Amino acid sequence: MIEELKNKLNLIETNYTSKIQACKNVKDLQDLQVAAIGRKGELTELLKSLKDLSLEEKKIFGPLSNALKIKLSSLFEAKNAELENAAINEELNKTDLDLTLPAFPFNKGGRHPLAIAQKRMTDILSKLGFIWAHGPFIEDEYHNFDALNIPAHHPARDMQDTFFIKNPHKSDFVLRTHTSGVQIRTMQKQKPPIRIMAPGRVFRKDSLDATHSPVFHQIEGLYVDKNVSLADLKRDLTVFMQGLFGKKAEVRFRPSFFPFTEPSVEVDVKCVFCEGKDKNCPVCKGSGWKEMMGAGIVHPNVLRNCQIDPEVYSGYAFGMGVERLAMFSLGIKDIRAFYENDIRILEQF
Ligand code: 2NL
Repeated sequence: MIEELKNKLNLIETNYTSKIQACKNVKDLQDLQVAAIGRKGELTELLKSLKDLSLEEKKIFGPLSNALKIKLSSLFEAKNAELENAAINEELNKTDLDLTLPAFPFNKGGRHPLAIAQKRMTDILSKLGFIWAHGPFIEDEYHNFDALNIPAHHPARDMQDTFFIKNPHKSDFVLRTHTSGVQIRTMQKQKPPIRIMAPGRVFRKDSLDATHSPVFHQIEGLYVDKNVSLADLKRDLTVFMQGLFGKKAEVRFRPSFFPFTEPSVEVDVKCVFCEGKDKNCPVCKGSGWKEMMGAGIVHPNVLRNCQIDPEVYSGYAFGMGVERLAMFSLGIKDIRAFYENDIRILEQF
């Protein structure tokens, strides 16, 4: 009896081992597995005759048939993995799919060109020792105008130029027309030496066109200490412009007027597009120069308004438009490109 069973085990082993080896697809392999070790499979049926054996015989036949079941199971498993791999490879070989190609690009997002321009400017200023100062967007008339020596009848204070916010109890508020109020507040709080920059959003009652926007951005700077002179202003602003436009950038200072500085200057940079050589240059209109900022020595009245003695201290200040400089250095011709958020424009920078 036991010899007969052993023979049957051997037969099952050789038969299924070779059949598994010869198997060509997963479906056939599954059928084969059911036929061998499934609930009604050949080996399973054989194991059922175990109950008719003597204890001695069970001790021999039991481990033998279990060992075969484990062996066949692992053969089926290995063959199944092999066939599945082969099927995947065949599928891949049928297509032109190149898995070594880079992945599809996706929108990562990025900085706005104005933010890029502002950061370039503030990075240079902070290397020159200017600390970033903050202040309110909604200002009172004192900090936006009076403290800056801008008289009551000045055109900037006209309803036409400034957004006023009615305040029934006190004097009106304004949307700040420049960031100078930030510097006034700093000078009122802090004794010199003061070296600050005030970047940020400002508001003027202009209609939107190619070069004007009612909301734009400005960076102002202020340096107050003993013996600050026009020479300090010229050195620092030349270094700033060369940081922005390159070491070879030529800088020119022209006399000008602001109520809050005396003397006042305009700072021009040699046109980076035509280098002053093109009479028909659309950027500098053939003048060879581009106006970049206004600056000057802080008016003694402004220092006095902040309880700083103009006999002891002096300072320089400057202001520039972020949009203006960004348009010039990025070659953007219409200020509206910054605000319309057209992704095709924004992703170029
Ligand atoms: C321009 C000119 C300027 C200032 C801004 C300033 C601030 C204080 C005192 C004195 Cl607290 N001056 N700021 C000075 C000169 C020019 O801006 O064209 N901006 C776009």
